Amino acid sequence: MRQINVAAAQMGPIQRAEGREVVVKRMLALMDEAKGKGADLIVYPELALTTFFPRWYVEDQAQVDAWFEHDMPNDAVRPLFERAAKYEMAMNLGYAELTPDGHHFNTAILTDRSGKIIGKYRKIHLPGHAEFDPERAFQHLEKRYFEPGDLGFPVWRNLGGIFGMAVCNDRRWPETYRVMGLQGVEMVLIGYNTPSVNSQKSEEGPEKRLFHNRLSVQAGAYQNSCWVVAVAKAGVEDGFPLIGGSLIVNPDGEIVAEAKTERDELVLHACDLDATVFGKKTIFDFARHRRIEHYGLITSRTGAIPPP
Ligand code: CDT
Repeated sequence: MRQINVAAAQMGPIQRAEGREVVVKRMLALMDEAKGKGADLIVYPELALTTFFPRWYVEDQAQVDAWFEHDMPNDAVRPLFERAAKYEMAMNLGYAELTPDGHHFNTAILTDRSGKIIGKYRKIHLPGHAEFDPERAFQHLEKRYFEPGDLGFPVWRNLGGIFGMAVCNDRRWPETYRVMGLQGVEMVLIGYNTPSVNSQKSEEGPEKRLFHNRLSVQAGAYQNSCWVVAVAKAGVEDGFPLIGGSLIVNPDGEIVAEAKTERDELVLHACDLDATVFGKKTIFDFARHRRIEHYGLITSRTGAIPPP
C-alpha cells in the first residue's frame, strides 16, 4: 500500500476587485484544515490567485499583466510555500505566469514536501477566442491572454509516486491523460474554472457542465488506470457563475469524494497508489495491447476531415 492523503482544495469565487493577500489567507485556512486532517498533498484550482480574468476584454496590456505572476514564489504567495514546507505538505497550484522574456502561460506547479517547486506544467488546450465576440453571452479570452503551453505533459516522482498535471480544458482531451499514462502516471492533478452556462448555448447549464466534468475525469482515470484529482474555482464571480463539483476519482473511474458546495471546501481521500497497478497490468497494459500502427492520425492530423 502506498497511501497518499489528498486534499482537493476547492475555492469559492474571487471577485475582480479582490487582491492576492485576501485570497492567500483563504488558501492558508484551507491548508491548515488539510493539515488537521492529515493531508500529504493539497491541490488548488486553476488561476487560484485571481478572478477568472479571461471573461474580461481588456486592451491595456499593463492592466492584463497585473493578473500575472512575474515570479514564483513572490511576496504575495510566499506564506503558502512557507506553511506547506512547515507542514511537509506537497502542493499543486495554478496561476497566470509571465516569464522574464515576456511570455504568458496558464501554469500549474507542483512542490515536494519541502516547498521546493519540482514540476511545472503550462496549459496546452486553450479554449475560447482571441478577439471580443459580441455573439457570446460572456467572453472566454484565453486565446488572447495566453500562449499554448510549451512543456508537453511531463510527469514527476513525488511522495513515492508518479504525478502529472493538467489545467481545466485539458481534462476534456483523452490525449492529455494518455501521454502521461505512457509515462506511468499514477495521479493526475487538475485545476479548473468552468462557467456554469455555455456562453454560446444558453440551454446548456450547470447539470450538463457537471456531467461533462465527471465524464471527462472518470474516463481519463479509468482508461489510464490512475487517480485523478480535479479541483474547481466555483461560485459567482462578479455575476458570472462557475461550477463546483471538485472530485477525486479512483483508477477504476469511480468517484470516491466530491464537493457539496460552491465555496471554499476541502474534498479529502486517502488514495492508495498501488490501486493503479491492477489496471496497468491487465486491461490497460499498454505494452501488450496498444496498436500504434493504427494511431498515426492522432499526431499527423489536427482537425477532422470527413471522407469525400
Ligand atoms: N478554464 C477553462 O479552460 N474553462 C473551460 C471552459 C470551456 S467551455 C466548455 C473548460 O473546459 O472548462
